[in-house]
Amino acid sequence: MQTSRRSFVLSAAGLAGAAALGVQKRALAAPKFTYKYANNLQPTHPMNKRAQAAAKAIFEETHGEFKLNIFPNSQLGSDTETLNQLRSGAVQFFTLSGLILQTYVPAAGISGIGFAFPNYPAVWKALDGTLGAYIRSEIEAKDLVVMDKIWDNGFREVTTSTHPIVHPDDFHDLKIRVPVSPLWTSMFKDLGSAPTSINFNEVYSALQTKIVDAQENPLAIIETAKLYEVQKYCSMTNHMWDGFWFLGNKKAWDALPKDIQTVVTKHINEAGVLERKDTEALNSELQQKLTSQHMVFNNTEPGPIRDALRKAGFYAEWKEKFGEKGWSVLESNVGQLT
Ligand code: X2X
Repeated sequence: MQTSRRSFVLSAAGLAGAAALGVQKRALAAPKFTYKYANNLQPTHPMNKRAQAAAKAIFEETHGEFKLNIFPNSQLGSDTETLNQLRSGAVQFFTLSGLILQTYVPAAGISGIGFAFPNYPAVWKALDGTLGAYIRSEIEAKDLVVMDKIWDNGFREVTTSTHPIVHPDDFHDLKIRVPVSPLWTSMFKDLGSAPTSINFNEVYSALQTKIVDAQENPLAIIETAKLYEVQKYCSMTNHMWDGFWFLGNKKAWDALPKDIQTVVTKHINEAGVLERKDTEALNSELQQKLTSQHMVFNNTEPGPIRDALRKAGFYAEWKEKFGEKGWSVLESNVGQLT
């Protein structure tokens, strides 16, 4: 019986058997495609664990023809720099918050509107439904490739080194770091804070050296990036949900044969769905661990903060900026916001 190279290299048992029989092992040919995937999170975050597993599955299913090399922790540069590298093709894949992507694709920020989603089911219904489809079409119109399934970052909580956030007034004059995104800056200005745009790879040191006193992120990041070492209070504001679009460079994508594209798409989307489960679980269970790491937690009523945003004109302003089309897709998913 003839054994094709493919089934030969794939079967571990076959390899062992062949070695035992003294059959010469043939090395896998070098991959035809070696692509870079960059992200801003620690290797311990579910995003990187699931991406690692996907990369392995893709390598195996393409019989070694496609290799995805992962560069976590902003190794290739800040988010702003990596977005440029993705656009130029120096990096082929990148996961980026829709709100930071907003600097290039304005509509992509719309999922980050404050208090738009009450819970995770509402998030996935919208992002796997009409809202996600709308945002992806806007991303594709800018000549980027985007996978169907957005990956979870989570509901964001505010940490500070100074005081807990209980009432909207506690935001006043707060020196808070926000990601590089017009929507984020606008939201915290409207709450009366003094936001500074800083890429994630500089957040730990910005907090440590007191350039800022506060930041906001989901618990999975506060834990994996060890922000608890440089922050004291964690207020459970859940003020917005955030997710990562899995983006690709179009030219690099179009260079892949269809069958490889299919394998990559399948495993990345499957990994994204698993990453959602892991991250949601972590975000809901980490409070205890972070407490043992000396963070002081409090719950924050969302209503008054949302009212403060409304009064400051936040929703009206962004309704106009995102435009009738985007806003109506958002509201058809989550109800009236203004
Ligand atoms: O920069 C952040 O705070 C992070 C890691 O949550 C994002 O990528 C938006």
